[in-house]
Formats: sequence, structure tokens, C-alpha cells
Amino acid sequence: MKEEMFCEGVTRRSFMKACVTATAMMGLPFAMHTQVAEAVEKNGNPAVIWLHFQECTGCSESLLRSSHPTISTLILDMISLDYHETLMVGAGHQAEQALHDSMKANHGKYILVVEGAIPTKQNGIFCKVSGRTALESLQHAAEGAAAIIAIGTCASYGGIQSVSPNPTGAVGVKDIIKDKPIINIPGCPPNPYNFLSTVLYYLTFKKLPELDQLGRPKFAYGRRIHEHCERRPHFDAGRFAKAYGDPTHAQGYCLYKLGCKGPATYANCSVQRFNDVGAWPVSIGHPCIGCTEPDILFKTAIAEKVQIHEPTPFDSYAPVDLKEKGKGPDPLTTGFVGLAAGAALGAGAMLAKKLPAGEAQEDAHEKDK
Ligand code: FSX
Ligand code: SF4
Ligand code: F3S
Repeated sequence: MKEEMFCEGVTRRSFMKACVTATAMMGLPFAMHTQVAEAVEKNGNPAVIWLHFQECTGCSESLLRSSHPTISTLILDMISLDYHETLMVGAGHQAEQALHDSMKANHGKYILVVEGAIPTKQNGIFCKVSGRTALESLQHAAEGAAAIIAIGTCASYGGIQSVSPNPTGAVGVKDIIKDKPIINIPGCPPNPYNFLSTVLYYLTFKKLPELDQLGRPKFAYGRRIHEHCERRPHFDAGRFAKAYGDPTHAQGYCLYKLGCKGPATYANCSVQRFNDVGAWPVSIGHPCIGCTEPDILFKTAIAEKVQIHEPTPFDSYAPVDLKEKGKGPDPLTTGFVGLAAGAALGAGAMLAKKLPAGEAQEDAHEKDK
């Protein structure tokens, strides 16, 4: 039987699955996924202007490289992407015309997405597109925007360009635009689901999601990744990887002693993994480098250990059954996590998994040394 399509390249089933995932991520009741889906169908296609400044385009890449059910297709079908320098077919005057026309026709209504930092020294001469500095382009495009999404750590806080001595005076959108609602979706690059969920939230409720003090949606950045990391039972049991590639690393032990910043990093990548391949840095053996945190990424050495402020109480350590290797939640688990947000997780009942058999506990109790 031929599957019903939501749009070209996305089946209705995939579309509904993405709505369920996004609904759970937003911490909304399961039943609301139909409201989210209806909102997309009714209010979809808001005009979006996407500007690129100082960055590596990894944010767009991570969105476009998402595998089936093609989050990118879904996003690109939900919005009317009127201007995006690396995606649009037009170039030169044609592209400029498209930008001008969209800003005029959708004045006060379009969503402005900014990728990359904005250089401010010497009147911003370090980044120019079409004869205009990034500073001028941003100020001009922000004027008619209904809301601004700063995608990636660069647009949120300045990112790698702003690292001392910050030769170009790079800053994030919030440092320049003061009179518009701004949502930060940090991450270098950010998880495309966070962008998708933010757009869906806006389409469904016609307002911004609740933000934290750094302007990030609380539904995505409300908890530290350490709270639901698949290696957490090893942390609690005091088993740490000692070096890259040695048996402790290969067995999936906690990466804290290799410098993992998970205990101080607010993000959801340990729950809603990147795209559909189910990967995130810690799952593939690399310590979290705190890419969503302005004071950690590029400011703390990779091997440097972060302070543990809230150690797990002894009586809530994960059970250690010695048969199965620890493994994390799959994307379906997201639904449960989202729906149980604040309850189970807040109570410290993290997604504990059982641990491998017969492992030496020579590292046990070493973690605070
Ligand atoms: Fe920055 Fe995005 Fe890092 Fe790169 O463009 S957040 S350098 S992944 O791509 O802005
Ligand atoms: Fe996971 Fe890192 Fe926390 Fe270890 S320190 S449990 S690897 S987030
Ligand atoms: Fe970034 Fe750390 Fe997640 S580096 S992608 S916040 S694991």
C-alpha cells in the first residue's frame, strides 16, 4: 500500500513521529502532538531569513545532514526559506533582491535566523556580504523581524571567534539587538531537533518557549547532560576511563577524568541524540566539551576537570548488575523522558542502565581524588 505523504520526501507517518518527538522534547503532554501537527499544517510556511556571519556553516550542515525521516526536509517544508546564502540557488543581485522582497512583503512577521558571530571592531569590516558589514545586515534585518533565532554557539555568544584576544570584536546577536525577542539555540553545532522543536513551538503557540537566563529554551537546555548520560552509572560507581583507547575507555567507563564537561553543561544531547544515527559525543568516546556553555567551550582546556557541585547521594547510585554493558536511551526513550520531565529526573532517578560483568572496581571511590 502506498504511504500517505506529508510533503515530498516525508511520509505522513514520519511527520507524525517527528511531531511526537518534538512534543515530548518540549515537555508537553503526549496528546498535544496532534495540536502541534495541526499547527504546522495551518500556520506553516512562515517567512524565514537566514543570515550567515562568522562561522563554519556547521549549524546548517548538521541540519542538512540529518538522516531519514529527513528533519531537514521537514523544516524546509514547514518554513518559507526566502534567503539562505549557502542553500539558495540565486546569487549576486538576484539573491539580494530575494532578501529585499521578503523583508518588505513580510515586514514585522518574518523569523530571522542568525548563524555565526558578528564582528564589531573597526565598524565590523571583518565580515562583509554584498558590500554590507554583518553588523549592518543584522541591524537592518532585525528591524522587521517578529523574532530572532540565534542558531549555534557563535550567534548565541560569539563562539570561537570571540575567544581572547578576540581580534575582530566578535559577539553574539543578544549583544547587539536589544528590542526583539531572541532565542538562543547554542551548540557547536546544535542539535537540529532543538531548532525543529523551537520552530514547532512558535507555530503552535505563537509565542516563544520559556527561556533560561542565557536565552535558551528550557525544554532543551533545562538539565545537565550528566543527569541522563549512559555512562553515569560508571561515574557513580567510580569507574573512569584513564586514557583514550585503553580498556577502561573501550568498556564505556565515565569520561570525567578525560575532561568531560557533562556535569556542568546544560543540553539534551544525551537524550535526544543527533539525527537518527543515535550518536552524541560521549557515546562515541569523546568527553563533552561544553559546547552549549559560554564559559566552558574554548575557554576550558579539553582535559581540565569541571567541579562537581551536586554529587549523587550514595543511596541513589545506579544498580550494578554485572551482565550487560551500559547503554543509553534510544530516541524512543525521549518520549518517556520528555513526559516524565522534572519528576523522575528531578528526583535523581536517571536512566540508569546495568553494567558489565565482573568488572574490576579499582577506580571505585577514586572520583573525588
Ligand atoms: Fe559556530 Fe555554526 Fe560551531 Fe560552526 O555556523 S556554532 S563554528 S559548528 O557552524 O556557528
Ligand atoms: Fe557522562 Fe561525562 Fe557525566 Fe561521565 S562525566 S557520566 S561521561 S556526562
Ligand atoms: Fe556539545 Fe557536550 Fe553535547 S560537547 S553536543 S553539549 S555532549
